[in-house]
Amino acid sequence: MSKNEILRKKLEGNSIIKVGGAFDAMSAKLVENSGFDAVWAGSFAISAVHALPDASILTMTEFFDVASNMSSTCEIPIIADCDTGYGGPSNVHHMTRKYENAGISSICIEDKTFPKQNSLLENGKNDLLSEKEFVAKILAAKEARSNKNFIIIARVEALISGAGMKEAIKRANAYEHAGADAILIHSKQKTPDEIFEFTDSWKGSVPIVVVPTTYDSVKISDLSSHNIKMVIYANQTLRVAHIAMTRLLQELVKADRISEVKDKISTMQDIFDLQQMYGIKNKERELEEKLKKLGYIN
Ligand code: SPV
Ligand code: MG
Repeated sequence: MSKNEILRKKLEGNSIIKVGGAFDAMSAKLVENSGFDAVWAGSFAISAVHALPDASILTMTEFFDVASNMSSTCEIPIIADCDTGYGGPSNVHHMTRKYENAGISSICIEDKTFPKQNSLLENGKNDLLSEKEFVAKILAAKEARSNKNFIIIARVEALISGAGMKEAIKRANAYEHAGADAILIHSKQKTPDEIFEFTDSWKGSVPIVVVPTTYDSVKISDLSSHNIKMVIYANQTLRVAHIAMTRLLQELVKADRISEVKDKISTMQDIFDLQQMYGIKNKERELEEKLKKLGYIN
């Protein structure tokens, strides 16, 4: 089964889909090795590892390169956070082709205006694009994909922007009607109340996706019982990398010798395993055998 088919099957299945956020190929591989169903190539984390704001600063090509590297290394599906689609419907069309051709399984586009800012930033700019203009982007993405199992997620930012529940429901209906495969409803509240109000009132039939970064005490069982199909752990890998490196470096700069921090870092062996260093060694041995057979080596 292809990665796209795997994701489509999971979306149609009964269990909640757990998606781990990543910011490069290594973190994506660790997400995979830990048993997550899919990887979220998030704009916040990818911008952060470039030490840049999550504010449409990096270009589509820069985000694409990261997601594409993840796709090359991972067996599980990659879901790419594509912000506002990097322009209008024609940009979305081009972007969809490029992402699908790279083996990425899904794109997520949000209904804010370009340039966008991170949804969880206090006093951030969260202007909504008109419903019509965003529907045009969904239609462009659908037109561009060649396989119906390439999943188009439409992200509703009405609750983030303060436009309210009625607007969120109206837009979710419009985006489903336009052909979105799933609806991501986002919230910056500390409790899941408004998300549950949405899931309890919305009568649509495509799967619902959430990102409970701010309402982080919500239980998986509660998400499931409110008909939520996919949960994205968007930035925990980035935040642990940040704190672990900060603490280690603060200790290392004062240390007399590296061995003082030895127990706090992965072994070289751990990293060799991750990068499949022994795969190269095996390939070299195989090559040597072939060269021997051809008489180049005694
Ligand atoms: C991301 O991880 O980049 C997201 C989710 O888009 S949020 O940071 O909550 O906007
Ligand atoms: Mg983002």
